[in-house]
Amino acid sequence: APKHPINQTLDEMLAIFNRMGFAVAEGPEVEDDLHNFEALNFPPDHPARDMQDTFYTAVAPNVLLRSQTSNAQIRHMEKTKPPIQVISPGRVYRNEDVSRKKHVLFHQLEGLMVAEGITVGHLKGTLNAFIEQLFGLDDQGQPMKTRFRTSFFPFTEPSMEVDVLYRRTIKGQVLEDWLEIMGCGMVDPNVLSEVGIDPERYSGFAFGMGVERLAMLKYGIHNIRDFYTSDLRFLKAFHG
Ligand code: 2NL
Repeated sequence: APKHPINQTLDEMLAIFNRMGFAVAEGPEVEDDLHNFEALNFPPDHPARDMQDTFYTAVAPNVLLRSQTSNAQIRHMEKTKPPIQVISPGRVYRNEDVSRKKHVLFHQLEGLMVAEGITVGHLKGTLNAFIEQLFGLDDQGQPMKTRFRTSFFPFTEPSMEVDVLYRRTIKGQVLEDWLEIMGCGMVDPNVLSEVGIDPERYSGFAFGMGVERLAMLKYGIHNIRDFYTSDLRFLKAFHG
């Protein structure tokens, strides 16, 4: 049966990481503050914790809708010893204004590798291999160029954002732009300690990306809201 474009993109992403040896670790969409924020080294006053950015439930003050799928990886690390190599796909929720680029519900795929001797080299090799397989080769037979740019997240140190050099031809003109497609970094030692993994012995890398964002780039979709209407013209056009 035909699949929704989000699931089609997600399935391709899962297949690539599966071939690289990643197992899938899933977690709950309704989560507590500990697994969504605290274990990820978010300071108590971090703006992401605001009611304006996170959906809290009426169940209890610390019960919320997860804002990223890292909760699944935190839960996995709590009960598993390294070596660890998992990806966590799923729905995440952000309390923000809906626009062409942002939605209150979207899908994320995060990844985590923890073992002895893991370095930034492993991180870059893994993500470059993923990007090459997801986007394929250009008309010159070359993979998309990538660049790793310094950034900041509470849960990784160093942190980076990954840009791809996105090439397209409009009315015979070749246009090139660096577009951000994911965030990544080396797991912060505080995060490893929180789940009982010795940061002196083990290190790890982690990454996270928006599935809708990658689907939009791969298939030339310009409005994230198109995924969440039931407009058959959109769905059928996508299936070809
Ligand atoms: C983004 C950035 C990221 C992670 C997610 C992660 C998970 C654990 C520990 C450390 Cl358990 N990090 N996840 C790391 C860097 C970036 O996502 O832009 N996502 C859409």
